[in-house]
Amino acid sequence: MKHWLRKWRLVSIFAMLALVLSGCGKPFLSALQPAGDVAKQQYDLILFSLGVMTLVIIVVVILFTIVVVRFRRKSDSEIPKQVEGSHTLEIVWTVIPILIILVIAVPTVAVTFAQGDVSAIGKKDKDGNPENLVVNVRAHLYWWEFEYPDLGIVTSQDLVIPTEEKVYFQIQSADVKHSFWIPPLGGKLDANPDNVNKFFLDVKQDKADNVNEIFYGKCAELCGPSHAYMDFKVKALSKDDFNQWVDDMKNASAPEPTTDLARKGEEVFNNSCMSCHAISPTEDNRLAPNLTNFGEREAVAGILDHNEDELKRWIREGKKIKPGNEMPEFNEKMISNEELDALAAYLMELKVQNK
Ligand code: HEC
Ligand SMILES: [Cu+2]
Repeated sequence: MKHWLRKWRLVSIFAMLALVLSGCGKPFLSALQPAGDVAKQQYDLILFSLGVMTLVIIVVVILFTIVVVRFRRKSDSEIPKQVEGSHTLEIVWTVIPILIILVIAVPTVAVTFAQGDVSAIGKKDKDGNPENLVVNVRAHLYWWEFEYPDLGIVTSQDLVIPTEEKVYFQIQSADVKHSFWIPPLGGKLDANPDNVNKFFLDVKQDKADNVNEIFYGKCAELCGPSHAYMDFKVKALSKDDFNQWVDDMKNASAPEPTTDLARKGEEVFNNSCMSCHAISPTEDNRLAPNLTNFGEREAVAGILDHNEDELKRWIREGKKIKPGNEMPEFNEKMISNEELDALAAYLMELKVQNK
């Protein structure tokens, strides 16, 4: 192959990579823009290790260059001085790497253990109330369920948490292995079917303001054909707003459709959808996302824009949108276009706040 052609290929690959990766640099999605103490500590560790490694590379390259220049063969007959079996040299190049590893290991191990400490789960204050917020995360093919065991509420797809405090997560899967990851808030943790994994995360208020209170979460373990669509949103609210949301959820009454269309939609829903979907915040129905506050979601099914058209598209051809997902598709024979309009109107009215 012509030389210039090969170079051109390399350049275009790097250009494409740069273009694709530039999409990752968003504050609501980037692990390189930490939004809490946990994420910041992890980020600092990355930078620190990178710094040490860069230093090593620089020193090695300098030594290498000196050796190449100074000791290159000057005549055919010359043999350089042989230093095989030098104790001093052997000790030097064994001790230096050990020191470097220690320098990296001490802070890494310290942070790892500190961040793995979940002994605060279950602690009560003197009034008998839990000291920390705990969220049980259940991963499903391809959606997320969030249960607040101490508050008695369940929601899905949009995780709601308060800022400026540690939030503890107990993570499990209902089917295959998934992984719970909110890049700006910290490292991921596996969701396994057989055991519960625990950790905590936190969000700074100013970082939440910076992204209009919404961070993006992902599944980070290849789990099936729609793995890449297994997204969720994280609403990080101030403590007051969070408490307000909890109150609204707890006091959510049965939905009362406000229009004739929505009333008709309720009927369709009760006939075709109720067997899987719960619409009360205390009902822990593990078959499908809880829709109590669906009207206030950021997305439909985690990935589509939150509007009636996308909602209808989801009901009609959800399997095209998320291949392999477990909700049946409803064609025109099952639900007429009129009924579909009614359903959409009804679902969009499902709200617990600012009704
Ligand atoms: C067999 C159980 C089942 C039935 C019946 C069912 N669904 Fe679903 N539904 C699911 C599952 C599972 C998901 C999650 C799919 C995913 O995201 O992977 C889902 C997701 C959804 C979502 C997105 C939820 C969110 O939080 O964004 C909506 C909206 C929805 N269903 C509406 C309906 C409507 C309307 C009906 C009735 C016409 C219906 N579903 C019937 C199982 C079901
Ligand atoms: Cu997954």
